[in-house]
Amino acid sequence: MKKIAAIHDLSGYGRASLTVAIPILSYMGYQVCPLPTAILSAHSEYKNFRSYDLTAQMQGIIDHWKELALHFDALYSGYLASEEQINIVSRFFDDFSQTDNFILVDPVLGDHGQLYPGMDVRMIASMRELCKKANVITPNLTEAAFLLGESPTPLPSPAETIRWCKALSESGPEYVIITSAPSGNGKKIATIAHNRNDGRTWRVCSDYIAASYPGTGDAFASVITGSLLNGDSLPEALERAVHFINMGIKATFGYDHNPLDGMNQEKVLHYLNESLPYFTYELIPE
Ligand code: PXL
Repeated sequence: MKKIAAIHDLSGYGRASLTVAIPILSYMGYQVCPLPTAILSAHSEYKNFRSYDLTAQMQGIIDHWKELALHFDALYSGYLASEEQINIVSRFFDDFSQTDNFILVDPVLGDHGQLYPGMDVRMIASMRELCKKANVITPNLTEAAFLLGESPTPLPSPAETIRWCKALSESGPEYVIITSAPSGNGKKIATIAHNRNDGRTWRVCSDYIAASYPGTGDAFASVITGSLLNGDSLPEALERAVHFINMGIKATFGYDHNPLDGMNQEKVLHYLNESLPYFTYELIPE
């Protein structure tokens, strides 16, 4: 079975990070090997969350994995709690990266134009360095702006977002995927992806829904990881991840539900193993 090293926090309540990545990637048929970065009572958007940092434990876990001579088919990182953790993960990539595996970095830093609580601006520079080692990165619009040293507000135009996607790929990653991008149509939101290897840029538009659920970025990046590992093309992976999030949001929005609790992914996991009912991806002209 293909194995994925998943480097994220474990948030007890609120669907985010490992509680999202493990079910999705298991459902897709992979063995998920978690390297936890922190244990939180609940994800950091809940007031008064408690966070227990595992920086001191991470190296010991990695050392044991080295003794076991483990091989992973994908190295996948998300929420990292400090600059020091980013450095540990960077060394982990050096040790476990092979010609037959890939690195996906979801540069979790913030959303809606702001850093997440507990993140400080110095982490942006470290995350920028980590992204250079990745084959694939999946920033949201805010994170893309931070990585490029741009301002996340006011919202960039669709053409500007495409330039950001290409600019980020020049710093290293072969695939750059930007989520929550403007589409030019107020009722739609775009997910765009640039492939530096063939110079093509793709876009998938989906209905804009006036709700925001933490953890959807983790679900998105997890589906992309599983899809690429399955041999899907970049636009196919994009389509699958957008479809999954779209179905998850629609399986949540109708309920009287605290948005902080995340999307009802349990109701939509089965879509991960079904063929897509349609393809809507578009090639963006040069
Ligand atoms: O979904 C990203 C994420 C991951 N981990 C923790 C978070 C968040 C976003 O708020 O708080 C702990």
